[in-house]
Amino acid sequence: MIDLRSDTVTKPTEEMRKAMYLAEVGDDVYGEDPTVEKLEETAANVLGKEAALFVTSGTQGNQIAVLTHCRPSQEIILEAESHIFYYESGAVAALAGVQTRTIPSIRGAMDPRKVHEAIRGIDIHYPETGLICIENTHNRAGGAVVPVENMKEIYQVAKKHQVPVHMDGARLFNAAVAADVDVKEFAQYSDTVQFCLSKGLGAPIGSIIAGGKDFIQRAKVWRKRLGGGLRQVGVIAAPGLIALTNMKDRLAEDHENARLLADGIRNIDGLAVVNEVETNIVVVDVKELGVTADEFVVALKAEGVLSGSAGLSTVRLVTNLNVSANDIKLAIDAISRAINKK
Ligand code: TLP
Repeated sequence: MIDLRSDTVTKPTEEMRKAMYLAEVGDDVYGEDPTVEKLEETAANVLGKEAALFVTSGTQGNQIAVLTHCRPSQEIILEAESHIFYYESGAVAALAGVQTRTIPSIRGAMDPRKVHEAIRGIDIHYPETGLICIENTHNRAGGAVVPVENMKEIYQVAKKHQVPVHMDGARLFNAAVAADVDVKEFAQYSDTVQFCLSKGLGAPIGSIIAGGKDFIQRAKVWRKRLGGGLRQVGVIAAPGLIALTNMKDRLAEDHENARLLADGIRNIDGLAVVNEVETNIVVVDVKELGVTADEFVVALKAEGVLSGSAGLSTVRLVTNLNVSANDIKLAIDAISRAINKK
């Protein structure tokens, strides 16, 4: 099977497995795990932030950020198809007790003026604006890179109104590689950042949240409340450290493979690539074939390729560490076969 459902499906490398075996560990709830400490310090440095915290998943990282920034009854401003809004099981309402104010975007980039308009003034009728969230790269916008300049403009608006900014940078390193800039360039325009070690970077588990020292201290309390205070967690932090230090440059390979895949798909009648492929995600419209996305996913599976539906007639394919350029060629052939059998 060629698994293009997500970049979350990757298996740890040999080096990661060895590092897990050899990891120095301690009780991290007591702050005694040296491997976690090293990972958190490294992550803070890489992002240009004061401190960082290792959390179990991207969702947990985003939720801890919202919980730490906000009070119940506040409103958070976020992109209309953002992961926090779309894919986190309504957690911001269930856990933080905040309401959402969504803003449409062009390829994941919200118009700073629209963000400005959405910030609440002081009025007894209104909720308070507690947070602005930006997602980079933007998943449902097909892995689009939100430009540094757009982040800067939104950050300036936010600071003018003393509203904090959080970046869901689950795939921030993909953005940095595609834009050919340091991750710090993006991170400087958000007060807090969440990024995933377990997507294109290939670690089996874990995410990081980074920000100011005081914020991270308070975030640690929320992590504990949510049952995310873990013990000898260095066995998980060790592959995370390899992901963070050795795997960033390889993301260019995923991006190249995504372009190859998109080129192959464009040559197949009845399929349309709907996103501008900037990173590792390809979104394909199957409407013209007269099938639903779910039906197409099933047909593709029968030919040995796993994909995921992203809408009624759109299918998402994500290149990743476990998929080579040759696999992409095989996947394109498999897609053609699936269509010819229709
Ligand atoms: N995204 C997953 C699914 O949840 C949709 C995927 O396969 O793409 N932020 C963004 C932008 C994400 O894409 C994801 C995962 C997360 C946060 C959550 O990360 P995890 O899965 O570690 O909770």
